[in-house]
Amino acid sequence: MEQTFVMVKPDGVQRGLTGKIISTLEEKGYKLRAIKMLRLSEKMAGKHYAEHVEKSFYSSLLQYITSGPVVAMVWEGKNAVKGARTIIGKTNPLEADPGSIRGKYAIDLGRNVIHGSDSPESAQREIAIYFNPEELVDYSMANDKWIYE
Ligand code: D4T
Repeated sequence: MEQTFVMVKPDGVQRGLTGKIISTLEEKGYKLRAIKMLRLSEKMAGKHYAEHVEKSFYSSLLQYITSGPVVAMVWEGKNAVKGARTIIGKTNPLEADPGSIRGKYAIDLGRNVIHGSDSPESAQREIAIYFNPEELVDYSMANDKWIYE
């Protein structure tokens, strides 16, 4: 089973989309392993977006992502990284499928509501920024046999 890091960004929290996002991932069949609400410090945001430090949008990205609380989560399932990215939709909401979260709820690139890891390696790196290993709750889901063959 694969883990992915998903985060409802400040605009998603302020717009009351947290519940819908959690429901969407739950209904798909993924298992929630960890969840917390927090407000990112500049330092944490810098760690998360280290790959973008040289980009022109970096300072506005940091300002946005630290502007209010976020909801950080670890979701687990078969091919969860790719599956969650498909549900989330393309980074630019203009290009996101209409049924995806960004396709339904976002318009601007800099207000795209949600983050999802882009590879299993990124997922592990991001999970380690937000959670201690003991914060990932280990349990079995009663309906797993109805989700996986
Ligand atoms: P995140 O990481 O926020 O889920 O976005 P993605 O994984 O889908 O996309 P990304 O890393 O390429 O971009 C990170 C973040 O920066 C914003 N952004 C991006 C922006 O404001 N202007 C831009 O030109 C780009 C490429 C949006 C997401």
